[in-house]
Amino acid sequence: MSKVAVFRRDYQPSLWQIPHIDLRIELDPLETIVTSTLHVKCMKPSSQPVLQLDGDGLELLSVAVNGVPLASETYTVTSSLLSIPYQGASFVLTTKVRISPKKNTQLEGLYVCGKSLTTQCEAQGFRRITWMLDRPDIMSTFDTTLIADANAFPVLLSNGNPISDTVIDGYHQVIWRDPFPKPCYLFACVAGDLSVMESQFLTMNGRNVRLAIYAEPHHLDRLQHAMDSLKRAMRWDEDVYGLEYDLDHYLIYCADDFNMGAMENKGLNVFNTKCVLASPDTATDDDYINVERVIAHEYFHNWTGNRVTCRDWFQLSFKEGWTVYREAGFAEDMGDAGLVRLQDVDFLRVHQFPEDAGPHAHPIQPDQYVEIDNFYTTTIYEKGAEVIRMLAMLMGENAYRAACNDFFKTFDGQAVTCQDFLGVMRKHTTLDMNIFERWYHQAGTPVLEVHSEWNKEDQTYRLFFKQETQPTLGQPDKKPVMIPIKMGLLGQSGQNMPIYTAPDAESIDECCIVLKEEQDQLTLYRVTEAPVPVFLRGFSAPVQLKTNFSIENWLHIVRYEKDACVRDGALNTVIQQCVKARMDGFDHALFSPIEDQWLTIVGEWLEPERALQEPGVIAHLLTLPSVSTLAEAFDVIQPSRLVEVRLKLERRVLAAYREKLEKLYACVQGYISELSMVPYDFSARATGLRALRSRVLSYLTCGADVSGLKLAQQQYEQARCLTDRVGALAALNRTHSLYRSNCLNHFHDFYKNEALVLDKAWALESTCPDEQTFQRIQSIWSSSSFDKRNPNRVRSLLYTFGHQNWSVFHSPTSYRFMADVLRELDQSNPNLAARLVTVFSRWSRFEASLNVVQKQVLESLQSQVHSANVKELLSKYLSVEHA
Ligand code: HT7
Ligand code: ZN
Repeated sequence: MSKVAVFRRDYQPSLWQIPHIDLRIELDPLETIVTSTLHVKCMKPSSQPVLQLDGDGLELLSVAVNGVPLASETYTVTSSLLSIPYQGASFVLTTKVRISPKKNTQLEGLYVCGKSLTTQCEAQGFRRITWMLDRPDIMSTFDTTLIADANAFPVLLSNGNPISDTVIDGYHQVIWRDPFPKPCYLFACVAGDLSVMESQFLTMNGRNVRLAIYAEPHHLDRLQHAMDSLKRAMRWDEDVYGLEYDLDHYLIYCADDFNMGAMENKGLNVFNTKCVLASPDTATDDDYINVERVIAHEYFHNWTGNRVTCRDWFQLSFKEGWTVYREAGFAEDMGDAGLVRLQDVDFLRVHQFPEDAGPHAHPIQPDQYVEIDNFYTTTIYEKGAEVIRMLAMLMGENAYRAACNDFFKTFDGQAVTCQDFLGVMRKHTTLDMNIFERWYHQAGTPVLEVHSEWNKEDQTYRLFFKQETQPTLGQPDKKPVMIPIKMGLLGQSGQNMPIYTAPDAESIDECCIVLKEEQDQLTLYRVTEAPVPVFLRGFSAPVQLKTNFSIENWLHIVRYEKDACVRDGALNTVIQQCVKARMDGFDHALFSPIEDQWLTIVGEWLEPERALQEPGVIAHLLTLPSVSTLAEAFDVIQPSRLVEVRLKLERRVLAAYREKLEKLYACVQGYISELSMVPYDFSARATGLRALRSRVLSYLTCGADVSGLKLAQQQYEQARCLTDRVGALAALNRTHSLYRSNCLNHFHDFYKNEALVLDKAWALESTCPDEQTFQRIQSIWSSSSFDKRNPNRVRSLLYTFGHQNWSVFHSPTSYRFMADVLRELDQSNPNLAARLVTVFSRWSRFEASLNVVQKQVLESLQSQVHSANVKELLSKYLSVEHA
């Protein structure tokens, strides 16, 4: 039977609570027996309700109430529900089930991971372990007894603190007690023959916490960075939010097979190895940064998500948006704040804006879902974080922190809604929270339009603001939202002009206007020269900006503005204009004037003194927007043309500045050589320099001439860390040259036993624009050595192919191949299949020859797939009309 939609408005508090659970899990990869003892309380005994428990794939062995077996005719059981008739106001229900971790390819519930066993319960995986009221507002304390073969499973982990550890008759038994009530989605257990890195953390109140990261023995030397990151995160949460860790143990298990990045189970996080392991030779700088952030993110969930959790899954952004916001604050404090913010904003623009403009657009507090796993999106996470960032900024740092303290005091141990969160914030601010709350209910990225007029006579400057949010599926009419616009004025020579909001006011450097209506206006005084206004400094609101600016104004901002987010936004506009001009026929000989001006600025950035001032930022600005981003600017997407034009722009930089590029490469190389590489230097300066060098290299190779390719091969051969090696390979990856195949073959051979590093090779193979790429991908996919059960492998090869290889993926053969893959994954791992189906999310906007085939593929898939995950997305995609 197909799953039906769940609506936010239908929430009803449970008639039952389960304050305590005793679990006994006899672990075995083939057959695990789970005995669960639920201490059940009826909240409305007068109505004598039936208790209905959720289950999925469980083989029920017995049921008992208060220790007495229940005759099978007394209860009913289906594949998803166990219904127990009313047994009194409180009673103890014991069920025994059999499950098979080995057969679990979905990686939800209890599953085999290498030689170990592990769990994933968010969002609804606990019901695949035992019968349970599987909803987050049922919070229980857990006593968990794990029993397993002592030889195979010397390590047995679960939530809380261990209270006994014995071996009897060859069976290892450990009992874990978690004193903090938690929803069952935060339950976890792990069994394996694992090595451990241990350390300690002294909390702000003098408690010693044991920190332990468990991994396969050969991974032990790659855990130091994660351990250091964890300690930094724990200290930061104490210093910034005053939040202390609460258990005596904080454990992390590293899983090779995992659907997402990591999971914040209480006291026992489970991490995808990709997000925890790091060594200079096996992880890039970006991986290091990602590990630090994910470690912090999961740790921060201990308060935002675990101690205070979600009432139902419509509140997902309460914990995810808030935790991403906290994680971003941490990352800014640990690194180069400006660059971190620039990269976060770029991520939002590249991934969330298109989602908000596409068929799966949804508010950060959705109204309905069929499969909740489909709502772990950039909207819930990253837009959710932007909304909280805006609120904190509007309230002011002190009021926001005071409100957080108040919130934790009020709601500790509870399951809450986004409105509970906003309700506490409301007490600490005079903002109109009714208007602010619209951010939670409306999908779509608001467009902020600004027009301006400078009056030379009276030296006033008038600004007219207007906002509009386009209709999205199911939301035809949108209301105005609250948009804080941090703005400044640049003078003709690029200086920051003083701002006077009244004729006799004190001057300020920048001001923040808060747009609450559909339209508003602002007059600034004593504006002595024609200004170039800049809006959304620090990306003060997640909106799209439209102005009546001339292209000269945008170029002025790109050249002079100090705020990297604003500069990057302006640069995107400029490059979009360059691409549009070329698409409209301005090709080679007749370059458009905008392109010439952009090129002049690029030339300035390539001067060593300039580039070395902020290498990370310059490396970012020198990176042309991806084809995916460029495609957003067009109603009809022509993938091959976009790829071609993008490459032509790069080649133009090479043609104009070959010497400069070579000089800068050598200069950055010199600086990098001076960096001490032992230990590996992971400072913002060092990572910035490495990023800049590889960016310059990619320009030097874009013409595919021998000198560039040789330089890339040299970088590959002399690489001192994985970042350098992958940077060189990425530069060589544009063609199937001998230089590329030599280096890539060496890479495959050198890292043949390093699955996570090989993922980078799969990603390179799948993004190569060469014609042979499709056949190569097909043969890798069907090779017996390729582990299709592992989500990291699948994503590296196929998600990358579908989302990043615009010249090869967009063809009928590739579409049909992808459909075959989706049919296969739909059976084995629906969550993964649903992530992959997003390669077709923009189907309707492609040029006719391609959208017709994509539509056919989607229609035939719709009648062939079985999972609610893929079905829900397909039906959304197909509800969109052709362009
Ligand atoms: N809260 C975690 C979400 C997650 C998840 C969701 C669905 C299926 C598998 C999953 N693994 C982890 C991760 C986080 O945001 O911290
Ligand atoms: Zn999270």
